[in-house]
Formats: sequence, C-alpha cells, structure tokens
Amino acid sequence: MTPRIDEAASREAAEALAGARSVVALTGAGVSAESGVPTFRDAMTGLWARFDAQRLATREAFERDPALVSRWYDERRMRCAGCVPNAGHSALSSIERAITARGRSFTLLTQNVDRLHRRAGSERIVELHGSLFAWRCTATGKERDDLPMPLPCYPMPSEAGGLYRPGVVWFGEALPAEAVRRASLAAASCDLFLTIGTSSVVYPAAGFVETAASVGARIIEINPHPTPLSHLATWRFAAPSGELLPQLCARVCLE
Ligand code: BJW
Repeated sequence: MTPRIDEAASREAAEALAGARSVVALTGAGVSAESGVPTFRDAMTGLWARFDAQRLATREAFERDPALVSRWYDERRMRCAGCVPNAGHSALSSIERAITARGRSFTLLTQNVDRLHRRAGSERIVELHGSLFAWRCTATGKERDDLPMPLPCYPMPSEAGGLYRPGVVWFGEALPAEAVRRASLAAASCDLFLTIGTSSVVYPAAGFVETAASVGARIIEINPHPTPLSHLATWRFAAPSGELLPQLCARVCLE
C-alpha cells in the first residue's frame, strides 16, 4: 500500500521550512475541517453543497433578505464558537513560535472566518476575509465583536439606525486594504510559502501563491485533493493538514 505521507519529502520540506528566512502560510477552510467546520466547496460536506451561496453569501442577498442572511451567519458563528482548534491549528502556531524565536519572519494569511487560528495561539495573523465574530453597522461601518450570541433578533438594528451585517468579505467586495497590503508584502518577500486546505480558486487570496512563486519562493501544498495551483508546488502532500502539519512541526522544532 502507498504510504499517505512521503517521509523523504516531508523531511525535505521540514528542512526547507526550518532554514527559511521568511515564511508565509496561507490557509483555507480545509484546515478547520477536522475541527468540524464545514468547507465551502467539498462535494458532499461543503456548505455550498447544501445551501445556495447566491441566496446567502452576497451583499445582494443581505439587502434582499437581511433576516435570513443574518440568521444563517449567526448559526455559523455559534457553530464555530462550539468548535475547538485541531492538531493542524496548534502545529501552525508552534511552527510560528519556533521560526520567530530564531529571528526569522512568519506571517499567517487566513481566508478563514472562524478565528480558530487565534484560539490556537497564532499571533501574526492576517484575516483576509474578515470574521464571523465581527458584525458591522451598515450606517457607520463600525465593527463590534461583542454582540450577544445568539443575536436577539434578525436582522439586528444598530444604534446608528442601520443594521448589523456579518463582518465577512462577500464576492465582489474589496478585502480589507491593510490585510491586502500586509499579505502582498509578505508574499513578495518570502522564500517559503505554505498553502494549506484551500481550493485556490478565490482571488486575490490564491494570487498570493502565484506572487510567492514568481519571486522564487519554494511552495509546500497540503491538501488531500489537487488544486489549480498544485503545479507551482515544490512539495505537495495529499494529506489532511491535521496529520501533516504536526509531523512538519515536530521536525521543524527539532532542527
Ligand atoms: C482539506 C481538508 C483537510 C478538505 N486538510 N485540506 C481574479 C480572477 C478571477 C476572479 C477574480 C479575480 N479577482 C477577483 C475575482 C472575483 C472573486 C473570485 O475570486 N471569484 C472566483 C471564485 C472566480 N473574488 C472576489 O470577489 C473578492 N473580492 C474582490 O476581488 O474584490 C475586488 C474589489 C476591489 C475594489 C472594490 C470592490 C471589489 C472577494 C472574495 C471573498 C470570498 N468570500 C468567501 C465567503 C466569505 C463569507 C462566508 O464565510 O460565507 O470566502 S467565498 C469562500 O471561498 C470563503 C473562503 O474564504 C473562500 C475560499 O475557500 P477555501 O477556504 O479555499 O475553501 P474551499 O471549500 O473552496 O476549499 C477547501 C479545501 O480544503 C479543498 O481543496 C479541500 O480539498 C481541502 N480540504 N479537508 C487539508 N482535512
């Protein structure tokens, strides 16, 4: 039987990670799958296999039916609050500590809105697609992450006469400018880039892998399934991140 993880490749990738000057990790929904948070596009278990994204995850949907969209996001917020970080999240936070303790640079770009990286102890996080825990006033743009769980009503009116909408980035909306600035800088100056648990189809996030490849960074991809950017990977591991990251972490922390 072919082993799930190629030991020699994993050793090489860990050596590259341990020796890198500047590391960037980009994560997607697959990293949280083993915590019980559904991905978006997986055929059987993905959120969008069961819900019509256009009805729920767009600004137009919110304007059309704010009660339905607010309730859907509030239910997801509660579900994520009940999930705990998995071995992959913990390994990434240990890798960050090991790398920064050696005076090297580490940046975690996440597309995830579940805040599980933060709860696992990661610190240098750039949230590209916002957060399920922040709600933004449509009148003032001010964000709050202390709203009661569950919300008292759907939609929830804001003090300024608007509504609270989920603080996530929907298709067609700009990503937070500061997040894009930090991510672009990190990707353009790294020498090792990990892309983990993302289908690599959503831009600009997927573009950071291309940026890193264009400046000659070595790429590690961790995903049970190939992606449109797998051809850029120096090492590709067809394994769940909750299995592969602890293995890399153990080797990096030993180096
Ligand atoms: C595992 C695993 C395990 C499973 N271990 N792995 C360039 C080209 C083409 C299009 C565009 C472009 N630039 C912009 C666009 C348009 C659009 C876009 O990308 N469209 C493409 C889809 C065609 N992008 C946008 O609209 C973005 N905005 C923008 O560009 O604005 C420009 C602008 C500028 C100025 C003014 C105005 C506008 C915004 C993108 C926002 C994305 N939002 C979402 C929803 C968030 C809200 C919510 O949560 O409901 O973000 S979409 C959804 O996809 C979510 C995710 O963060 C994102 C990425 O998904 P992800 O994380 O990759 O998940 P999946 O499910 O796709 O994949 C999971 C993977 O895990 C799979 O591969 C599995 O195999 C794997 N896996 N188990 C490891 N255990």
